[in-house]
Amino acid sequence: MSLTLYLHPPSSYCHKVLIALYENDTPFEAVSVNLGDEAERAALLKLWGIGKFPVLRDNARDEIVPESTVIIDYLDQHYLGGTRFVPEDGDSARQVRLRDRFYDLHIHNHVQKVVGNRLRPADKKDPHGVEDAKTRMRAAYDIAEREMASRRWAAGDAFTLADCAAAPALFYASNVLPFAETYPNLAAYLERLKARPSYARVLKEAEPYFHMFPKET
Ligand SMILES: N[C@@H](CCC(=O)N[C@@H](CS)C(=O)NCC(=O)O)C(=O)O
Repeated sequence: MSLTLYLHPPSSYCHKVLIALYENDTPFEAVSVNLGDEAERAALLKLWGIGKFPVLRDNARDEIVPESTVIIDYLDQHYLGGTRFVPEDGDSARQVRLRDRFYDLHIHNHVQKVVGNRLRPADKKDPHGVEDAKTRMRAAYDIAEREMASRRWAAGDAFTLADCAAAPALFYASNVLPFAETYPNLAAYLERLKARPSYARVLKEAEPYFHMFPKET
């Protein structure tokens, strides 16, 4: 097997890459990394000094590829399948990349902030940071709500990298800052994402791990 994906089963950024792999039935081996295990953490750090997953190893091309967006770009370049994640046309590609950045930076990373706060010890909580993250998420929801009034997928008619980014971002965002009642277009988009076979498979496989998701205390 040429491709190995180092991941953690409930990890949302790993879900983003799994969607892309499942979209095109790209063969790969999944290796689950337990960061609580010293040896496994050290092995991940050796692959990618930042120590975050997902990380893709391609034995055939002797490449190590970190960062979910870059991994999906790499798959498009070297393991092209029926779903193309970044269009060839430069202007369309820019639109896709903008939405990928939008969902990662302006929704997904704020979700991580809110969830990370739940894991902090009681005397180390950051309510100001959480409030700021939620305010920024609302601003992003406003933009996405307007866009999704007239779009099937994040960047238009085709399912792309931007949708791989949007799916886990919105799925977990809907838990920490629910939007079903107030952002109907965004909520309908999340339902379309959940019905997409690649993401439905990711969610089904992640189900046994959902109890690990930290609850609000
Ligand atoms: N920008 C990175 C973000 C990756 C990321 O935040 N991964 C999380 C899991 S969803 C992680 O590795 N967390 C473990 C840690 O921070 O120690 C990407 O797009 O791949």
